[in-house]
Amino acid sequence: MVTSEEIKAAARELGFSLTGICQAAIAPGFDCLADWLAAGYAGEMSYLASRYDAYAHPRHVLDGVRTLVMLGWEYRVDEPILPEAGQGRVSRYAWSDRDYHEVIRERLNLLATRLATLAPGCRVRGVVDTAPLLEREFAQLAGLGWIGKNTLLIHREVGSWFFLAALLTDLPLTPDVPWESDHCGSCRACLDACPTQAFPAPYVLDASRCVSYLTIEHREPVPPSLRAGLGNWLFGCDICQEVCPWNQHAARRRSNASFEPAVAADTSQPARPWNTFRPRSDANPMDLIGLFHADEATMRARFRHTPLWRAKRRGLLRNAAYVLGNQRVPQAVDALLGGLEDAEPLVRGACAWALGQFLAPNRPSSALLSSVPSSLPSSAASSRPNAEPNAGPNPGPNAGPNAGPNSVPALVPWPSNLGERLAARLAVEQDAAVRNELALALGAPWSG
Ligand code: B12
Ligand code: SF4
Ligand code: SF4
Repeated sequence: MVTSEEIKAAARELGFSLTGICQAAIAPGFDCLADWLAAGYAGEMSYLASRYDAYAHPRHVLDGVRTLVMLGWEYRVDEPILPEAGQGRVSRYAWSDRDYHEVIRERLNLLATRLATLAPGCRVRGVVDTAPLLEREFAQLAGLGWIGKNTLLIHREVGSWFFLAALLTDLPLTPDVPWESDHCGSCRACLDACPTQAFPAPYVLDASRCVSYLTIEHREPVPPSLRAGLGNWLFGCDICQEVCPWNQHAARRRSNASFEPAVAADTSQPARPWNTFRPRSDANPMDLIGLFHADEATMRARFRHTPLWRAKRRGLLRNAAYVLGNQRVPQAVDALLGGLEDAEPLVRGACAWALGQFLAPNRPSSALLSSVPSSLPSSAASSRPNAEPNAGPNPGPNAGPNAGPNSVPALVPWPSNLGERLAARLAVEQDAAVRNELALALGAPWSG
């Protein structure tokens, strides 16, 4: 009979540095799920509500399941580099040139094969992310750590920079002791640092406000009130983990770790978990202006196997435009003007907003827009003069990677006719939502 220790040892050999076992049971936290969904906190992630019943018990993921082997895969490989003006931040889980789902699924398949060898005839299924399973809750039940006020699972030694995965089986394995203590104490660093106030209460996330959701899952324009909160984030957000003291302890422990060559594709070799997610050089941070010069095929080739492709070209360009608008980097103006001609209304609208940020401090009054879209008086359409004392980028305090861009390039004035160019685009734009963005950029809501 296979033992818990044998399966855990096999998992560790495959690169899962955290392992814990729990019995299949009614999902802890399931009681709160209905309230969470009813509050609208899931945003557009309809797959959560549509599979509500399946979340009740892991038997809906594997019939006859008796045990869950909960697994953690560390991905802290490097530290974030402060973005320069014109660059955006990517969540560290997405720095690799491989999507973690692919890597972990490979490893889960190997582990399942190993288990089937040790216990022929057993039923087994490995899952990461996509099954209706509250992974953090079962990981806590399996003794891996506690769910922090930022809603992420925190391990005392490792912090929270790890992915979760589960191997479900009908074998009766000896469970670990559930993690019962909470080590957040009176800390509220994550709650206070969240740039979009996405925590209505400790331990509760309104995902519809979370930058991670807005930049990855959300398919529409980001609500205007939340765009500034995106700051420099092109894809995902790490702030509520970066400020967590448990991750700072873990960083100190890991600071002397030397990274070995990646062995990502070679599943015959034992993996060191952090090897597989070595950052690609262009993701930490990422050049945003260049994204506007890449066509669909180029973008696909570059990102297809990475987590970033979940947002697709349109989502990445939308996010890039918001970040460039937040940074107000004059060098980005040409790319953003090009984006006004993009085939995707989502991209055009975001570029209009971003360009409006250049005009914002000195917007023409709405009365001067009365002739839009047929013509716009040049006095109204021209933006403020080039290179005013405050006309440059808006770097903000350079307090850390979440602050404004690291360095500000030599001031490049943006075109004095920026307003005219937006108005000209407004004259020909067919999409109502984009027209509205253009009119707002020019300083007045547009109802035409
Ligand atoms: C949907 C999803 C998201 C959504 C929603 C996040 C969320 N917190 O649920 C979005 C897109 C925002 C997201 C973002 C991120 N995610 Co995500 N996500 C998931 C996914 C696929 C499902 C999670 C889920 O079911 N949420 C549903 C809600 C209901 O869960 P909940 O927030 O925990 O809600 C509970 C509490 O609110 C509680 N509750 C309600 N009221 C009250 C009141 C009190 C008093 C208390 C105590 C509790 C309580 O009950 C609810 C139900 O249990 C999981 C994978 C999985 N299958 O579990 C990964 C997962 C949670 N994500 C992960 C990661 C890494 C991230 C990001 C860090 C990515 C990034 N850098 O951008 C961010 C972190 C944002 C954050 N602070 O959570 C990892 C977390 C690993 C870890 N160490 O915990 C997971 C496990 C993926 C994986 N396989 O590794 N994610
Ligand atoms: S990931 Fe960012 S936006 Fe989302 S809850 Fe954490 S700090 Fe807030
Ligand atoms: S930042 Fe503080 S409150 Fe938030 S998860 Fe970490 S320890 Fe808990």
